[in-house]
Amino acid sequence: MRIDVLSIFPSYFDGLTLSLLGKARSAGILDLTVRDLRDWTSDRHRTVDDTPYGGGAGMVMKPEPWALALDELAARPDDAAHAGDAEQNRPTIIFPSPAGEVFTQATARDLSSREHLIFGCGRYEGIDERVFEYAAALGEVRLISLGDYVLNGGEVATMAMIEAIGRLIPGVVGNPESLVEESHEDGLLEYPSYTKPSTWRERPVPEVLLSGNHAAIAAWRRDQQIERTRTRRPDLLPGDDS
Ligand code: 6GU
Repeated sequence: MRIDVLSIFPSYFDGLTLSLLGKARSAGILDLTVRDLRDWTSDRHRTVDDTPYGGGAGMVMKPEPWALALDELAARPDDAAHAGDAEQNRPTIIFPSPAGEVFTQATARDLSSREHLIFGCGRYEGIDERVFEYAAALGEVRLISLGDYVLNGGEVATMAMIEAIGRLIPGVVGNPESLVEESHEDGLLEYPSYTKPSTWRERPVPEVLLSGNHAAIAAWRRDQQIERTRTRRPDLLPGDDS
């Protein structure tokens, strides 16, 4: 998978050289490039923002640098060679935004099967609305929010999304079985885990886990998943209208 990130703070993404995603990049499974949006400005101050039409607080990101950057990143290397599958080669262009659809595990799954993702990280009060219309001519545009709270810009949201998407790409997580027994994969929160010692500071591990009875262990874990979900996240259970 190819992922391009556009940001005025590229060093936010230095952490993506670490751990599993860092390995996936070295192994060539994930082709991730972070680009400075200011590289597509041409004035001496490398300006990316301006005052809002209609007035109001803060600044708005100018459309020109975004258009030039998206043109370059969405361009296909050899259009003639891909004449038959033009649609398939169009990137998915994601703008992190608290005004977007909410990101879930299902969104991560969907996006993990795409060939090319472009993340456009906005700052200030947002990006000139015409950029989204322009981008729609280059690929599928998605405005995506992490949840109902406000961050200072799209960078941290993009990192969270890249981690959630990246770990679903085949070969990124060494043991694929570790992907299935996790919170949100089966619609329930995950069961509690324990390791040695069997008693620690007067606290014993639940006895069933030491029993060797695999059916009993599986049933106990399922019960724990349901009980935890009922108390912590009732909204995930069927019949909850909240
Ligand atoms: Cl994707 N961006 C910003 N700026 N704030 C957010 C968000 C995204 N998701 C939740 N809050």
